[in-house]
Amino acid sequence: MKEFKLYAITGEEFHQGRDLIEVMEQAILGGVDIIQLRDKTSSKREILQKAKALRELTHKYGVTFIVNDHIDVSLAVDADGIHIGQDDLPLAEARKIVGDKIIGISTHKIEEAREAEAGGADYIGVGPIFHTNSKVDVVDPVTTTYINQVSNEITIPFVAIGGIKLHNVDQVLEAGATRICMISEIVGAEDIKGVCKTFTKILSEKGE
Ligand code: TZP
Ligand code: MG
Repeated sequence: MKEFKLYAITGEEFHQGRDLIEVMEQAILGGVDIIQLRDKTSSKREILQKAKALRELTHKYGVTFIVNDHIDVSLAVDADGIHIGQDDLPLAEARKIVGDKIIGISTHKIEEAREAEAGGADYIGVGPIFHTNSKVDVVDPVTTTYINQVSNEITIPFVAIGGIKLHNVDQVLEAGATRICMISEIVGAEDIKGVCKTFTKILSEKGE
């Protein structure tokens, strides 16, 4: 998959009434290079409409577009891939359906990371690193120790997620992450583009 560093996930409860496409466009203009449509409440039809609009937006900017949970929607709009969790369709079955599109998997412990890598996942999510209110039924924070483990052992790309903010991102990067993913700190920001620019700068300095 195309290299990425700053990953933003939609979370309309944080958008403060702002338009979904406008919010994600600001994030892209600030340097986000991959976005995910994550919507746990809308109907399949509504999710399809949002996915179509985000596909158009991401094409315009050459940004990777991932759909959470809904493999059918991802294929219907020709997204770049899907993101699945530990309780979704298993990787092997998902792979049969999506072919060589990107498959990302959420992991919470090293055994899950190893399994995802061995099974041919394109990237893994590593988290929640810190406490987060953005996901219901989320497991306890895995802490930056899990980032250490993954960065020492796993060779496929991994992205740290969960409770990451401007004030704690240094801990995440110091533990070995080079890619970060956020919902609320990005889409809930007053100045979305500005916040993303700051993260982009921090990530590029870390990469030097
Ligand atoms: N998966 C693990 S934590 C999380 C997801 C989707 C929520 C991340 O949201 P935030 O607002 O960046 O903590
Ligand atoms: Mg899921």
